[in-house]
Amino acid sequence: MKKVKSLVLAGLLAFAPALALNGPALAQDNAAVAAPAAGNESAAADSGANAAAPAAEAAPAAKVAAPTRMKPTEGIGMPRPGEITLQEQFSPTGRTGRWLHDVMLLPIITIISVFVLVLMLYVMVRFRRSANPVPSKTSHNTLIEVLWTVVPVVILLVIAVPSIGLLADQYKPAPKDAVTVKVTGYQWYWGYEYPDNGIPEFVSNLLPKDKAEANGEPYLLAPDNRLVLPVGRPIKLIITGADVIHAFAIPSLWVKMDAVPGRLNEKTFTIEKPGVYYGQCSELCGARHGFMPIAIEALPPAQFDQWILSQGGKPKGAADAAAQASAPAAAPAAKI
Ligand SMILES: [Cu+2]
Repeated sequence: MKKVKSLVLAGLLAFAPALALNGPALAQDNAAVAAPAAGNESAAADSGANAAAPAAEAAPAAKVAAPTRMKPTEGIGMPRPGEITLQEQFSPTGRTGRWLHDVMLLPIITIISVFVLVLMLYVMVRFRRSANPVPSKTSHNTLIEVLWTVVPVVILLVIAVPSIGLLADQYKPAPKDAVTVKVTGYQWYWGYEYPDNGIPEFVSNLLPKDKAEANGEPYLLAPDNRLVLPVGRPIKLIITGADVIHAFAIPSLWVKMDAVPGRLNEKTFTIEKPGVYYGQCSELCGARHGFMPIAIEALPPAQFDQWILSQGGKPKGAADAAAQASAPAAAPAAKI
């Protein structure tokens, strides 16, 4: 009997992906017809936050009005023209990562490259055949051999210490009170769901050029519906793909994680400052790969809870959060 049961179960599991795939396929069709307007009503409320549209009209069911759509700050959370460095970072891991790259790796790489280049040029000129017709027969020099072994070992050790710390930081599991969002990559848009807050999945599509310009947002980086997250609270993204492999990437928050069908990848981070942080799909995923942008709108915790309520959701552990919120958000919030 047990065997029969497990056989039936196995059969159901085998068909589950096929059944599940129908959902996204339908959603994709809808999206193709009316891209920016697609998604559920609660999502529309968010997109309706475009300065002109009154929030109340967009979401008649919601009792709480959604916070006004935040204006991005030029050069923050987005690339700057002519920029060749990493973007300015707004998460603790991001700042460590950028420090490791800018202060340690880049200078060390530059010094070594220049040193080797100068050494080679010197040898080529100084010991060329005409200047040095009788070459030296020296084959060993203990001091130099010890030095060129020990010095690289020391350099590697110096790099290894912060590097391993950063690696561990990037994959640290999320604490229990983390704000959890399930992120799904579709061909070619993103879906966001807040399982702990009871907010069902809404989709996020490319904002058309005229709307982006009207809003003062960077075209191709701005979506209609943003992923709204709180400042100062740990965030856990559960990232997956519905059709092909995508990658969820926000350079200014040090976030990049593959969205693989059939797999749940996890990314934990904390945002330090309210703002709009842009990113893109970073895994070649098909024809419209370049047209599935990401924007995170980081709100102070109280406003985030207000947004959750406006979407018909429930803030999780609101009391704890308020206590936590006052400390980290107070200083940086003032700037925006
Ligand atoms: Cu993609």
